[in-house]
Amino acid sequence: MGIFKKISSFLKDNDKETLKDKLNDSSDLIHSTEYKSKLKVISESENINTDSLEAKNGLDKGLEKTKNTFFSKLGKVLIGKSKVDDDVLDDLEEVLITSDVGVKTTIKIIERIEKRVSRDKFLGSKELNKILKEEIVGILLDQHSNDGSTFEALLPHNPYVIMVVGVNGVGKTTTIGKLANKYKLIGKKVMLGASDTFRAGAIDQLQVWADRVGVKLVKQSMGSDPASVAFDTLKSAKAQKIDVVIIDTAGRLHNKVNLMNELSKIKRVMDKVIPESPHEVLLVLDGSTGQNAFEQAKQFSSATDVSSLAITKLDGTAKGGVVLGISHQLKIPVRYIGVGEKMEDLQIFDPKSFVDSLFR
Ligand SMILES: Nc1nc2c(ncn2[C@@H]2O[C@H](COP(=O)(O)OP(=O)(O)OP(=O)(O)O)[C@@H](O)[C@H]2O)c(=O)[nH]1
Ligand SMILES: [Mg+2]
Repeated sequence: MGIFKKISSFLKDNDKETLKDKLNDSSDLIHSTEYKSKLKVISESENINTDSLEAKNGLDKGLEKTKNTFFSKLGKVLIGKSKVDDDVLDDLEEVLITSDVGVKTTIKIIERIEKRVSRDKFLGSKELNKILKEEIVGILLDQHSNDGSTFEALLPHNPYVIMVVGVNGVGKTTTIGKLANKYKLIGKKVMLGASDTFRAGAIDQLQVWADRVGVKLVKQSMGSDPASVAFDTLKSAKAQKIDVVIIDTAGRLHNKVNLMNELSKIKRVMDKVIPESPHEVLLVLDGSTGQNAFEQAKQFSSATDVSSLAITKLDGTAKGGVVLGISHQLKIPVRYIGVGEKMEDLQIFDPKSFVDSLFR
């Protein structure tokens, strides 16, 4: 089959079960430049949203380990069972807890399933998958507001200033690079500020991302005052009519008081240049640390007003269930998830697509 036909048939079949196999089979094809240009022509002529197709594929791949572990455990619970009884529910509880969903969220899910089981007396184990999925989505939607959001919709101010915080190594700088790329792709002017002046190499690392994405970076030398870098960045952003400003910060301050003081100082300075900024304080958490990510979220939000969360490194871990618990239990919305090290491996967290992907 020629490349044009192959892509066309691949796109037309995109809702079928075979999508995943096709994507795996076609991985060489997908990365070719020929593919990308043909894809554009076909998707435009057939009115197909290839962004959502790519997002779906990225999510499926990123959550592969969590999916496989979760399902092999779930499968074992159901072997030889013809109905959902107390034993099944006990085992299901264990599966959810060992998948890092967290105790509170697990209890809530089990309670909801118990209710349905007592209502529909003859519920078999075959329906459990479907019900489990519906109940998980149900509790997340009760809690969550940014479903259906686009990158555009997440920028209610102009310029929109995001300060990125989190302990060292969680993926702050990488997430900033990925975010800058997403915003640039929708036509926004983006500027980065290198306020992590604490670690040798931090500024260079952000510079690499700025160059890779093709956005501006404001920096000073290592060891300079982070608040002063933030000040310069916002001044310059204002003068250059930048749409999105993203400020990197250092993760490794020795104690909570230091951290609190430093972040408050940066925020105060920002507010002077652009009133009400930063508009968003984005806390980055490493999803592969499971329950530890929960703890970090609690500790950080007591040191500064965190307004949104990004959970990274969901690829390569079986602990992806932690996103469900964090999203359900914390009052702070999970806005982004990181599913790989590459520039495009960042997605807006949408509870429904996330759970759909886990069960696909
Ligand atoms: N697999 C995977 N790796 C990631 C993801 N996000 C970040 N990383 C990797 O995690 C490592 C640390 O990322 P950084 O962005 O440097 O983390 P940081 O929070 O800025 O770290 P410090 O500046 O030391 O505080 C890097 O090797 C990244 O490539 C992700 O979503 N998936
Ligand atoms: Mg960094």
